[in-house]
Amino acid sequence: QKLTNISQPTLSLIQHNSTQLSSKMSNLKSKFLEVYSLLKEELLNDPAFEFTDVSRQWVERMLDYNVPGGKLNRGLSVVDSYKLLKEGKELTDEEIFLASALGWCIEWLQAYFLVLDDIMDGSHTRRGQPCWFRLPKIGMIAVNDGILLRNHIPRILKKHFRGKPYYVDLLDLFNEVEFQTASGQMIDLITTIEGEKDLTKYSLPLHRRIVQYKTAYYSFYLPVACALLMAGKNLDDHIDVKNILIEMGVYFQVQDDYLDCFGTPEVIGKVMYCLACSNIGTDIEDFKCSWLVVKAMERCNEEQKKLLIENYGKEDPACVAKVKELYNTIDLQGAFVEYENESYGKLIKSIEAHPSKAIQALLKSFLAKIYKRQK
Ligand code: DMA
Ligand code: MG
Ligand code: MG
Ligand code: MG
Repeated sequence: QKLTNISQPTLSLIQHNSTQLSSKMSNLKSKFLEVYSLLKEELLNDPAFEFTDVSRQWVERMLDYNVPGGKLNRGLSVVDSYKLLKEGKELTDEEIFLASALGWCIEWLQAYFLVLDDIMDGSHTRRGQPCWFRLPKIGMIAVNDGILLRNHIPRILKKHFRGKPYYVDLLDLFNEVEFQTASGQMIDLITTIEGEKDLTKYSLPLHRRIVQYKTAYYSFYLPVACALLMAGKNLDDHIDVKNILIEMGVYFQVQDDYLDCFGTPEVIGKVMYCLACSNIGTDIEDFKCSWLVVKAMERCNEEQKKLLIENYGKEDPACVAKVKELYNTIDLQGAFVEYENESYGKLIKSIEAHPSKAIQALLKSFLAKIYKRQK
């Protein structure tokens, strides 16, 4: 919008470059989506199960609804990371396919966790549409769909990676990261147990522990670890990269917590499907140990603390509104901007301390994708 001070030739240059850039990006993404179609076809014809038309249609609809509809950042970043590790060498078609397939395994893992997470969190919308279990005739069948999504991952890995020297490491990696994520989900959930609702137990160290496990390993470490394995590296030699990625994952989940309350819902996402909820997320109702409530407890005076304790974790929209009003009064948005700038600075510093330029580039491209994100 604010292009008024830019001369016409400069403006057309910018527009030309950005068109080129976005067509290059959409080409990458469309190639990536082609791999999805292929993997899906293979899963729908898996000889280990005798599909009928009805069962095949169920799985296809379930996959199309839950797997490809997100930002695909995690999946695409396997391809990006692998490219950066190859330091500019042109990738073969096989390499692009394999990196994409691993990217899709992460998207499958994410779909599995999200389908179940939305049931457990009692959420309404996901990616601008109703949560899968909210659809007519789906309900708790979604639990088994989640399990199926999880089981697709080793099917994909077996089909395409069985002969690779890094196959066992890949299986180990997915198993370990899944265990860490499920453990993170556990601590996220058990801190909210009814009857033990005590806001004073919520602290930054507890928040950090939850988000490190539930988000950081699968969202940030896993894509890079997949690329490292494909490039023939030993993961034990890259603990420093892992630590930086975990830090980025924590920052990413703080953004997620912020957007749960302050994000702007896509018009359809809210108006068409979610008339019932005043909120995008359900963290306040769910008594979640969100970064926002931890920060709020830090910034509140005694009176405000009382109000927060009385209203946090209640289904009643009036209570939720009071919590949000308080968040505004104590300027949590300002606290978040402060956190965001500080984290960014620290991350850049630790990235620039890394000895490898290729790894630096890889980590910086990751950070650029999430810095100041709106969704
Ligand atoms: C995210 O927790 C973690 C996993 C493993 C899904 P969340 O409930 O905050 O996620 P979202 O905000 O996407 O529901
Ligand atoms: Mg959730
Ligand atoms: Mg959750
Ligand atoms: Mg959230």
